[in-house]
Amino acid sequence: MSARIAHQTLKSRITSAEQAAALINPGDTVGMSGFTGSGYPKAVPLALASRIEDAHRAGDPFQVRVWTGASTGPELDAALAKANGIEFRLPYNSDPIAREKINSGQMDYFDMHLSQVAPMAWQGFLGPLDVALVEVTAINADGSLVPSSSVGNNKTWLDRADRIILEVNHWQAEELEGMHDIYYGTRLPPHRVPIPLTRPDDRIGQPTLQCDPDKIVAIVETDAPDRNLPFDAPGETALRIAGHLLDFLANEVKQGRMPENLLPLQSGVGNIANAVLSGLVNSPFENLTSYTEVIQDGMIDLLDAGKLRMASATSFSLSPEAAERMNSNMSAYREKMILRPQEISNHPELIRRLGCIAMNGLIEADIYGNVNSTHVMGSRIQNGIGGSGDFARNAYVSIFMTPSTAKGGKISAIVPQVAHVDHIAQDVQVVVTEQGLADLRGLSPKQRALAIIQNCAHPDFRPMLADYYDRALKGSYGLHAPSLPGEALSWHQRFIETGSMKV
Ligand code: 0RQ
Repeated sequence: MSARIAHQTLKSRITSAEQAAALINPGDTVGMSGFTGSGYPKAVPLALASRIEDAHRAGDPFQVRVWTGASTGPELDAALAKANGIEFRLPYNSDPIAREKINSGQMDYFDMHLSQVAPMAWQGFLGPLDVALVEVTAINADGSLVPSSSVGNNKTWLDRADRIILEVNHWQAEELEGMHDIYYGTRLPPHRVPIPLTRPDDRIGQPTLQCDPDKIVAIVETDAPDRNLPFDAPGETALRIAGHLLDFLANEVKQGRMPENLLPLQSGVGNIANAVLSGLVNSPFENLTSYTEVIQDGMIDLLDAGKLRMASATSFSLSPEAAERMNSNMSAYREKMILRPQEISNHPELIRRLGCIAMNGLIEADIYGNVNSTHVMGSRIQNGIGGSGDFARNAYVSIFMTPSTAKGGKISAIVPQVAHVDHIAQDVQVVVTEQGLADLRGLSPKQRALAIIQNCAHPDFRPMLADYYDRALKGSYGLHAPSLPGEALSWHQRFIETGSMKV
């Protein structure tokens, strides 16, 4: 098994998951690898969860603080949350059990922009890091580490942590070596310099992670797949959203605002985003590039179809079928893909320089184009802002997409006022639903309201929104962005009380 651990001294630190978990103490902050269900440690968190359960049964308090890249997998977030083992977590979570713990007040959660995690850790704002628990593909003879299917914040965790536990996962294809580009040139102010990346396919770093071998206290070998769910086949709604978006992009090219091969694509997670990427397979666009954080199935389809020239990200988020397809042909995919640390994949300077086309999902948008991506009814966290803020503010064009209703038509995704704001109207240039697309660039608030109500709202809710807006025009305190504060959130209150936003 230990063929993947070429460093002679480190071979002696191979141990079991249980013994490695015993090196993590109550109250420790643990920086874990993992981003959108890829490259997360799979054995030690499970062993830690079981140790925590034993401690709780014996009446001993035992919780840890968990930092990650973004969402992980059931062996990590679900197992530790179920054991009531997480006191505090950052920065993005999509695990339903952890979500429930956060929403029931049993776990603290700090939702932050993904590009800011590493700098904030370096600035010391997040406190000390006791342990780095990182999955890798292999350990080279010189002690350098071949990353696995995500990079996330691993560079920072390995540099900052007092002690390091590695999982070497034999399921990850050895041919991943050479795909990564780890940039070691980031600095803290006042010593920052421009990051020398001007094209999505530039390589500016090294293929491996470096770390001080003396800090490595345990190495655990695993052979376990990344656990991601399959994507739904695109339904009617997703296809219509994709259709509106592709028409918009074609028109941008026609108007001379974008080149024929578009600009680097950023795509959020989820079924709608995946459907849009799949829609590009049958579009006239060629020679596309992406500068994004996640490579999902739709991007692999685009690569396979010869439409996408290259993809840059920090992680994969693949269905089991696509992961299998990639793993069996990794050396070919490696030529067209680059995985980078998330502080680089999501860096505002680079997103602005490259002119990304940002396409993200939302929970609700209001008639002025403010967007809530994170909090259902304003208070219940869904996942987190992820990288959507990094991209929305800095993109060439920032697009948000959603079905016009949720929960079987009982909730309108277009509301008089969002109950929580993640993206202010200035960062939201296009809103698209299956009903249509509102291009908000250069529009005043009143013009935006008309465009969003007419083009994006569902017919069941459009008259209600038009009525609210008409009355706001007459009764508002000011007429720049007319609103009726006493009524603006009444749709949410009605849903909480009756189970529907409809009257
Ligand atoms: O709930 O799972 O209980 O059915 O939200 O919604 O429609 O499946 O859409 O998977 O695209 O997720 C904003 C959450 C959309 C996602 C969000 C409920 C809905 C369902 C999911 P159920 P859908 P998606 C790159 C960029 C922030 C991070 C980001 C997200 C569930 O896009 O997390 O963009 N974005 N990162 O029923 C009540 C509404 C609702 C609603 C949807 N108005 N009210 N519930 N839902 N709209 C990736 C990373 O950064 C890692």
